[in-house]
Amino acid sequence: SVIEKSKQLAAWTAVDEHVLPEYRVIGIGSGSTVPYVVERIVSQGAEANRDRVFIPTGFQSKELIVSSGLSLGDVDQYPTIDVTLDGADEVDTQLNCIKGGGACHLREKVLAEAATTFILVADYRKNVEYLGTNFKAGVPIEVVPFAYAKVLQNLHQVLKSPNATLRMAVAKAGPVVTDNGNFVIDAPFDIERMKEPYTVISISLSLHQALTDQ
Ligand code: DER
Repeated sequence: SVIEKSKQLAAWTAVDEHVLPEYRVIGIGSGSTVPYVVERIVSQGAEANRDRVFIPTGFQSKELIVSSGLSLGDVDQYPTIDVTLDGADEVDTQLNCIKGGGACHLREKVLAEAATTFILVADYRKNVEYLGTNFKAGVPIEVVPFAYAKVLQNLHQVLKSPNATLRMAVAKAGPVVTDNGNFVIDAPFDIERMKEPYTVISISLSLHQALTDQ
């Protein structure tokens, strides 16, 4: 399909241009685009990958690395990563992005931060002027189960996301549970708020301040 071809082209281009021969520690993200990244890395050959180690962002990513015959590493062993390649749900013109459609964003953000170079691989559908244009489910927020009801209430009553919901599983009764044993809340914000993604964070910080001021 055109979409799969677009994912593959984006992934092959990202690898060809940003996975340099001297890079040894490579972070691998999650989702349906990243397999094309791994496919292209494998095609660089056994010699190119002989001394490399690949750091996963969760179960799916780990299985992809192992099934592709690449060496698996851990972020404990390699806290600094040469390049991390990952997907995204939406990317705006300032390179702000929504991640977490696959509920893998906590470890993805750790490996993105740990990487000297972070490459987002996304097909044409993800490019938007403002976040929330196409990806309507809302901003994914990973929460510890103990806190989910409180966070949901804060989102509804203070953070102006009245339609925030706990992400329920499809092939399992109850909520989605992440690789970290946590829940995910999807929080839609109005387009005006999403034009300045950092206002969402500043509101959260002000909420924290408000709560600590009480
Ligand atoms: O959860 C995430 O952020 C993933 O990277 C994911 O949402 C990207 O998905 P896709 O590559 O399957 O579109």
